Amino acid sequence: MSSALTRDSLEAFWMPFTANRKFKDQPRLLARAEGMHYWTPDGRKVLDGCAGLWCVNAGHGRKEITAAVAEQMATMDYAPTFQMGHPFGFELANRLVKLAPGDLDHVFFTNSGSESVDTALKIALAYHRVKGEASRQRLIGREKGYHGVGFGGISVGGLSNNRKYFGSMLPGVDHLRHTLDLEHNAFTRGLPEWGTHLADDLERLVGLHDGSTIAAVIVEPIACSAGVILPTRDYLQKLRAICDKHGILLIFDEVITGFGRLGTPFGAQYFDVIPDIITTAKGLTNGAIPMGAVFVRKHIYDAFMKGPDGIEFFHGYTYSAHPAACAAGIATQEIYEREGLLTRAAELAPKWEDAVYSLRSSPNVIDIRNLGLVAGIELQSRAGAVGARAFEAMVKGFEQGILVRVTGDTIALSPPLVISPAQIDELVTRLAEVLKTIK
Ligand code: PXG
Repeated sequence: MSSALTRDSLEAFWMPFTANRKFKDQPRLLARAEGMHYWTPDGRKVLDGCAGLWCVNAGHGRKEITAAVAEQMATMDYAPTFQMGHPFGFELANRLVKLAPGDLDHVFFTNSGSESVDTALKIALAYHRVKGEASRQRLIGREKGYHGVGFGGISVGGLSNNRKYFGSMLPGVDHLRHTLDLEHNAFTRGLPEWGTHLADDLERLVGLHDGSTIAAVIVEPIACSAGVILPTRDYLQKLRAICDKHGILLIFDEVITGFGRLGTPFGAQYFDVIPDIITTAKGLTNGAIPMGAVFVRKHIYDAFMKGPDGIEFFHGYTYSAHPAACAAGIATQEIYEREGLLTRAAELAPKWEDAVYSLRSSPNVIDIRNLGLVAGIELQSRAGAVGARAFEAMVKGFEQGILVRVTGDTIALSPPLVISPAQIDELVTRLAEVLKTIK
């Protein structure tokens, strides 16, 4: 098993988003997980400061999920959802829509965030077509957005490393300006005041392309992967109003902000904005089994159902609503409900904010951004070596028993929602110790 893995065995696995050659010289291996912790193969305990990869919201090793998946696998391992159905997909979907705001009352299942994003973009394009507005073909993303790694996702995404190697991607895509501005907003606790006007950038793109050519705008309520970039409270409201004015669909990519990260089931509720489509994955199944879900509003579902007889939407995956994933999803949602986890971040947020702000006096810290149970600690980049300082912090943190994420020179924290106040202190105290050692 993995705990017996030696350096010589680090061969055939081409690791994603990893400096593979460097990793082999300096491997960081995880072998076991329970509650708030990982253990390395040699038995070192590591406090999980980023919920695995922003997904293990209920903490690791939840026995209810394991049992539900095992039982499902023994009962029915696989069933198609093309022209067939099974009760578990309907049960999970019915449960999920009860969490969603407004009339987001149908769910399309995928297997990842990337698939959710590509699904949402296809729904948006096809929606306008079935409504007789096939001229709406343009998709608008945002600079510094991360929407996974499918061609749709990288096309609307705004991280240049994820785009530049892959040709011209989808045609007809444009991008809003991002909302990160240290000059105005550095060290704002919670949501900044400055920046609502940046939503007007959508009017600029409407002016350039004409609203009648635009199918959808996709944004993350908080751009987590690019370093926890926050909007103002009214920014998303303003985007909503501009979309409404021009008949453009608004998609919230809530792969990270979904399932309690901000102290509400979805970021949409935190910001009090109802998008037309919400994309999710990660916390849907507590990261235990891959699964994504795309929520759509009633008018979108209805538009497809009013089309000609036959298949309404030519899209789907072999593993859409995989029974094991549905079982994991149902068990996860039961845990969230029973333990009040979808609102726990709201209770912890003041404590969390104070704790992460104690890092303000740590060396090289140039900004701290926080909301719900998320934080970004931005470090001054070393000359000519963007990302090196934060990467070193991640490596040293792992050696010191904490797991954090880095992106550029921002350290991202997003622990499981079951973290205790004492563990919040432990995470931040250890990170402060690490930062002291980094030049
Ligand atoms: N949308 C958003 C907003 C995401 O954060 C995806 C789509 C894609 O999901 P999949 O399941 O296809 O990976 C994501 C994924 C990081 C990090 O460290 C973030 C993600 C994935 C890996 C690393 O910030 N987010």
